[in-house]
Amino acid sequence: MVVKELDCRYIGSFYKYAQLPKDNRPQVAFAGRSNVGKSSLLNKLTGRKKLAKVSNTPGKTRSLNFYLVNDRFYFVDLPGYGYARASKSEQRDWARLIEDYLENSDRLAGLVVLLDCRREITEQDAQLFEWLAAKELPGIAVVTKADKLRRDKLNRKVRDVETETGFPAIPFSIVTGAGKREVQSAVLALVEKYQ
Ligand SMILES: Nc1nc2c(ncn2[C@@H]2O[C@H](COP(=O)(O)OP(=O)(O)O)[C@@H](O)[C@H]2O)c(=O)[nH]1
Ligand SMILES: [Mg+2]
Repeated sequence: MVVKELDCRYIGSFYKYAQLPKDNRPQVAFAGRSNVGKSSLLNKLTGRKKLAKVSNTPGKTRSLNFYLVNDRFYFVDLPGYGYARASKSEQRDWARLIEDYLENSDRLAGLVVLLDCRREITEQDAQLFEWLAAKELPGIAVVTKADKLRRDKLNRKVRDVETETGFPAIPFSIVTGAGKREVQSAVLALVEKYQ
């Protein structure tokens, strides 16, 4: 598939499921631990530096940030989880927002879960893949910061992630640019398949 650049426009940040845009466009959501490289990935995919600014603005890191892509579908930037300095009640609020979204969204074309190539899969990461499998929804694992591992170790990590999660995994790095086209194609394929 020929990948066009993704033209991406910030729509808004939402703190409650009830506030979300309700039109029929499909949604591709992005989830991962805080600091996994989610803002960096979204910037790279869209060629827009401003996106990270939005999703790194204090307060907006706890919201669902919506971006309209090619006027055709939404990127949904889910709040990063596992942030060490967050209080238990804050962590619960974020978890509730993510769960509400995943349970109730009837326009979800698929979920992209980011995993740091140097870290083990956490319980929260695993829960997302289990939820996808239970709902029979497509998912993609993006193995981030791929420049931090030697090629053989990275290849092994990618295979391990696929085995552990049961979903396809794509290595990605903002430093080398590796994986950008693959992730773009995979995301567009989710949207194509949904319609
Ligand atoms: N070496 C390397 N660092 C990365 C990569 N992606 C993100 N980072 C760094 O990891 C940190 C967190 O990235 P960010 O995109 O803000 O993560 P977020 O919290 O998931 O949105 C920043 O210091 C980034 O520069 C990557 O592919 N390679
Ligand atoms: Mg971020």
